[in-house]
Amino acid sequence: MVELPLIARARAHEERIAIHADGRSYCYADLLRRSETIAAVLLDGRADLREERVAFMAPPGFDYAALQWGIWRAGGIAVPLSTQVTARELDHVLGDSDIKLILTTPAYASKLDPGPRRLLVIEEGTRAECSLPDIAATRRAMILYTSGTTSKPKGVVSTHANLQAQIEALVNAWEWSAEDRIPLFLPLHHIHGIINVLGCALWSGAMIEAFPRFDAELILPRVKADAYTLFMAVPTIYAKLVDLLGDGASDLAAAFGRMRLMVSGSAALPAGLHRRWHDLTGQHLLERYGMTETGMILSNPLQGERRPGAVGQPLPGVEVRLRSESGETLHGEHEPGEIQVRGPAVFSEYWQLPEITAASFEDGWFHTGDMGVMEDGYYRILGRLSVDIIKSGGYKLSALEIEAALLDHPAIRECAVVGLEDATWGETVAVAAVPEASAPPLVLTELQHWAKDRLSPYKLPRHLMLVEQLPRNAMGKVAKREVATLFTDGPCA
Ligand code: MLC
Ligand code: AMP
Repeated sequence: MVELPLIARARAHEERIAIHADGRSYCYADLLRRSETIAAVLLDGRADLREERVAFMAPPGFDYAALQWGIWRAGGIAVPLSTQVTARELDHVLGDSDIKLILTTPAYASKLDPGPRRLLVIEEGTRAECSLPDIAATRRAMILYTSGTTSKPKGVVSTHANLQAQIEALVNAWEWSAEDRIPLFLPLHHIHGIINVLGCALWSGAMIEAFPRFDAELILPRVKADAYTLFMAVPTIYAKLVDLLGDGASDLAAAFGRMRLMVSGSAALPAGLHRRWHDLTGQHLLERYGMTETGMILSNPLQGERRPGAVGQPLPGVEVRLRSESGETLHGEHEPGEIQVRGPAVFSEYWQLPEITAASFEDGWFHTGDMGVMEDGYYRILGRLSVDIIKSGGYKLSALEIEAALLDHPAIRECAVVGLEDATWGETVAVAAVPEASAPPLVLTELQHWAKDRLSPYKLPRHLMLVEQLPRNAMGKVAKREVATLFTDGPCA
């Protein structure tokens, strides 16, 4: 039988605790048994799901891992759903990936309106067994929806081989072992949580302590008790922790300092925050850079200098090049170019978007849309090519998607969404809107309230400015950089 390496490896750690959540501990044997049950229920007499897409919703924890493994072991493609998704966003994901079945747990069943699809709630006591199909590494394993330069999020399809390469690169570079213990509080519809935390930990036989969200009151006492050897978070979380730690030395700061490794990524870690964290805790954060389509690409070293403001060198198995605007490969230092990536970790396609997929690659090199430069042997990220991508709290947001949603508001005739720099969130969402003449004056809180059925909470605008017209360039296109400057001088609603 051809078993996924992730599953085969778990058999070597059956008695070890895999996941601790809600006051309960689950060992690797529990995860193997539960995922086998889920696979058998999914198969329901069939031999193989043959890459049928199965959506699932569960908070970080044992159920999430069991559902993910169950779908994989039955031969399906796992489509994880955000627990904060709105009905409209859900409609897009389920329709786009042609989902017929949604899996969830009793606690989440009432949050989901499956429409014409089947909603299967896996109850705790369910038991089922059957022979499971062979799963070749070349099969497609997962679709993650990513916002970008199109108004609707695109499905990023990764094979089992892609995911394995993404995990192995990190396990090797950061020396994961079965002795590691890590808190998991990041959302599990994005790779930071799915691959860097859940995937690497379960691959290594390590222990995860899961929390439904980043809840400092629950997590910090565990940090103080030396419950973890590793910690992985987005810069916003480190900014919030710096505020919580205050100025002086403390037991908590010392406990952070004792961890084997603390990693930051998903957005730029300001050099000042890196230094401040070191001053407070004695811990040099390891900053790395990655993307849903590729897994992690660049990383500061585990051993050696972790340079503030830089993202290090390519991870094992990942090839990186910088390309100039005219398409030349840049070999020198201090020459900025687009970061392009090649290797076994790079995704296979955007789901049912062959043209966009083809346009994103050149001779096997994936175009990240991020600009970088090499300085004294370390890559540094300079920013994105597109002004329509916003990174807030580590979430990638599409200005176009937010604009499309806001344009449905009866008081908005036109609008432009931009990201404004923010010390805690990296960027925050700001909207400049041309109001409908006949409509009552629009205020931010009312707009947020109206939009919350359409957009996930982290996509909601945080600033609003009403303008008579949007700044445009000679071609008539909205000049986004000028829109951003409106907020730096003008009053916001
Ligand atoms: C929430 N708020 C925001 C906001 N999000 N304000 C501005 N900008 C935002 N983005 C507001 C809320 O409305 C609320 O306001 C208040 O801030 C607190 O919200 P919260 O939800 O309680 O915040 P918190 O739970 O602390 O969440 C912050 C966070 C979370 C950073 C923990 O955003 C998070 O988990 N981010 C990680 C996302 C992630 O995993 N990205 C990886 C993508 S993969 P009020 O008024 O209601 O109190 C990737 C590849 C790679 O990028 O390289 O890893
Ligand atoms: P996502 O598409 O959600 O996977 O987000 C990937 C994007 O996050 C990248 O293309 C970068 O723009 C950004 N990103 C990730 N890590 C870093 C980092 N360390 N520094 C700057 N940007 C980052």
